[in-house]
Amino acid sequence: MGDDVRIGPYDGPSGGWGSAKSLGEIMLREKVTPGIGEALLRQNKADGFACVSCAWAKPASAHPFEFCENGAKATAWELTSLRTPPDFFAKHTVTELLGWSDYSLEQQGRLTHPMRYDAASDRYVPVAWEEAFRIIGEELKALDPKSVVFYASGRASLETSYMYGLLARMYGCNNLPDSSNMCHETTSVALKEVLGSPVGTITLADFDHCDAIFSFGQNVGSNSPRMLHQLQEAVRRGVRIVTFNPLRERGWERFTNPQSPLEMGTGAETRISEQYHQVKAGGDMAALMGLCKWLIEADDRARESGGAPVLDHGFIREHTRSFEEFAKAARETGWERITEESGLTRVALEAAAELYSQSKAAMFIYGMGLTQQVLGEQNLHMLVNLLLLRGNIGRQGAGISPVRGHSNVQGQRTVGISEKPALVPLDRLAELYGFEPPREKGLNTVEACEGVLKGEVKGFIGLGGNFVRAIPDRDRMEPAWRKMRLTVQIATKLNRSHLVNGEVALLLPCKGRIERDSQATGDQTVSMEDSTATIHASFGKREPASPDLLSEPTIVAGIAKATLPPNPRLDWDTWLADYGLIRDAIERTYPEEFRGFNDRMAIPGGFHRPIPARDRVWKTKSGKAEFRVPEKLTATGFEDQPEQYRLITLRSNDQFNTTVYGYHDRFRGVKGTRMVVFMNPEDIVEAGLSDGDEVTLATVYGDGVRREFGGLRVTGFDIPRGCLAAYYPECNTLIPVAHHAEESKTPAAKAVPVRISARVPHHSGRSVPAEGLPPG
Ligand SMILES: Nc1nc2c(c(=O)[nH]1)N[C@H]1C(S)=C(S)[C@@H](COP(=O)(O)OP(=O)(O)OC[C@H]3O[C@@H](n4cnc5c(=O)[nH]c(N)nc54)[C@H](O)[C@@H]3O)O[C@H]1N2
Ligand SMILES: Nc1nc2c(c(=O)[nH]1)N[C@H]1C(S)=C(S)[C@@H](COP(=O)(O)OP(=O)(O)OC[C@H]3O[C@@H](n4cnc5c(=O)[nH]c(N)nc54)[C@H](O)[C@@H]3O)O[C@H]1N2
Ligand SMILES: [Mo]
Repeated sequence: MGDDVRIGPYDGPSGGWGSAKSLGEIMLREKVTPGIGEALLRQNKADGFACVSCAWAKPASAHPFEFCENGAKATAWELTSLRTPPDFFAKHTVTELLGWSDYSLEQQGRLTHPMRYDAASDRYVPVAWEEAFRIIGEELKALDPKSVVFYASGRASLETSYMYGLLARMYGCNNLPDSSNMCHETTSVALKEVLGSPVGTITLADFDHCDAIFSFGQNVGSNSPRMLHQLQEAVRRGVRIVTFNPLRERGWERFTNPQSPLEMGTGAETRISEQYHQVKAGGDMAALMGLCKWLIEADDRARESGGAPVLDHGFIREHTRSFEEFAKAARETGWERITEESGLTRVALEAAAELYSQSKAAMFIYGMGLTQQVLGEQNLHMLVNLLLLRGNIGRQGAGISPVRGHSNVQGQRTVGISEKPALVPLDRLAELYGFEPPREKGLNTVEACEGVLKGEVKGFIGLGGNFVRAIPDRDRMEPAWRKMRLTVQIATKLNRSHLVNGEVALLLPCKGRIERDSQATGDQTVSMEDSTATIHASFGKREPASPDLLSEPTIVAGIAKATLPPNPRLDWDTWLADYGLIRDAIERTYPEEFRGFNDRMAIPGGFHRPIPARDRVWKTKSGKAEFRVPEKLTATGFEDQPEQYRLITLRSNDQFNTTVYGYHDRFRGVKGTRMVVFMNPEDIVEAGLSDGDEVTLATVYGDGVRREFGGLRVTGFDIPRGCLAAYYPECNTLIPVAHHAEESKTPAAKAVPVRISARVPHHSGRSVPAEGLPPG
């Protein structure tokens, strides 16, 4: 164990001085260029740029500092003065770089020049942009369009995304997975089924009108910290907050506003959740069934005794279907099963149900804890069931809020990045651009991985992201990946996906969103859609990291021009000269959603895209909101066995997905390492382990594939028995590609069946590599 590794309880709140200190550290490390203060002031302002970190909504009248610790880290990460120029690649072979950690790769700074992989020297060598586009065009023309995947990571603007979707379809495929396929795809599928709208129904204004907030499987302090401001204000108004999460996440416990001098000076904290329920991983459906059962039976009793109804019968009658069937299932589910499968006591669940029954307008907020499960869709159906019982959809202060990941991941879906043709107005595209769009379903992330394993996928274009590192089953995927013919990565910093190359590989560096994008008619604005379906402008002003960078729209157009035959109805260069014309095209394609796009995107706070469920218009098959009876009460999709655990893979407070900012997870009291596995102290004893031992985890899957990952330091933690937690992406090698949500195929990263296959006692002198990539 290195001297700099320290693990112990963290007593501070979320926000507060810990946040200020952590931010200071990264500013130093990134050697940020002067003027970052000015950049931070412009973050999430009407005339500024949209934060490149999470997708949480931006208020119309922003705080003077409308950013958070992690948003500021993301900005500093992009504005770093460090560079990864051609010289760097001349010094290091790709094989050597494969031994570097994720942190070290990105820590080299911004990419500066387009590069091509040269197999003879095993190095990236510079290539001119025109030559890069020519090579890609030739390769794509030689490949079967159905064998090429166009991935997008969720950050690129609406303008870029619209062009990217068109490029893939004009080329001839719907293979357009985006990071949402690993994230909130479960939301898109499940909410569409039961509410008819695939996205959340709340806006920021609802925080001012709700009186209860329930959160499930989301880590607000690390992953959407700006929401802490709304939560703090809500608590001050008397809003009651209840959290369901196996781990006690500090952000849902308490918060000190780092932007309030008074709070910082006095150390004042706001308690966030008044109830905190440490549900078992995968146990939410059982917990939710408990709440529903309590409400339905309380309502039964009220009806018998002539008391006030507990359910909103008017709403249920007018707006929903299958209530009776669901109510029957809830009445018949025994408390014993509910408490066993949720891991929570009946008293605790009744307290949550009672609080919910007293609320007039409740909001449900959720994240990856619910979506990344085998029965993830049913998790969400259960959430909706509970909301519908009291008419908590489609009125002020009430609704459902999936907290999206990347800053424009929801928007990318809105403008056509989707493998599902039904979600895209193909006829409209055919009419506008005079081509016959492919009609068959394209590959999502899991199917793309399967295609690569089978050798059927031969080309991959990545618009941002770190696909190879983000997907499951890394040890199987990487060797298969190398058999592809073409891999193209559009990126800002070097990551592992750029080192696992096809025969022909290109690395194309782009400008970031904070940077000035000058085109023929002047500096351009782009736009995004946040978690509340609000669309707003983003204007980059910083000098680009290198004169050789191109904007993302320019790169997409470059590939398109080199690949597609000329089209009299689509002149990519005209679009590049004025992004307003791309927005006009988006408006023509989606007239309802984007009416007056160019004018309205500049409104402070942006404009809300119409979401039918928000207005109680249900675009479901039945035309009503639907109650659904779940098949099971545990979402894991596997049977528990002795000595088998449910492994949760999650984020630290010092990372953005595969981007590792540092090795501290302040809120969980971990300093100097990511190689830990959190474990219940009683489980540690029962397994004959001690805190600090090193263990190897092995996946129990029965498909004949050996999946192991070692070097993890056992760390006693307040987590339910039978559950383990460790960091993503390190542990991705443990997740089988086939272990995914049933319908959406979102990898089930929040409950992986594992056992402990090897152990090294901590006094044996072996050390955990502080930066180590997983062995193998
Ligand atoms: N700073 C920062 N911000 C980010 C990101 C980042 O990496 N860093 N990532 C962005 C992206 S792409 C996304 S999708 C979001 C992700 O944000 P989150 O949704 O918060 O994702 P995670 O941190 O993976 O895990 C979520 C929580 O689920 C809990 N959990 C695990 N299993 C269960 C379960 O069965 N039931 C319940 N109720 N809870 C469970 C975990 O304890 C954890 O608190 O954040 C976005 N914002
Ligand atoms: N085990 C496990 N696996 C998971 C998850 C989990 O919770 N557990 N979470 C899943 C989720 S929710 C997600 S969203 C995925 C994330 O998967 P991805 O979105 O593919 O990964 P990121 O780590 O966000 O991508 C980081 C890279 O994006 C590039 N980049 C950054 N900014 C820009 C830009 O402005 N333009 C371009 N072109 N490139 C840019 C940089 O090169 C950087 O290295 O991972 C998924 N994988
Ligand atoms: Mo995500």
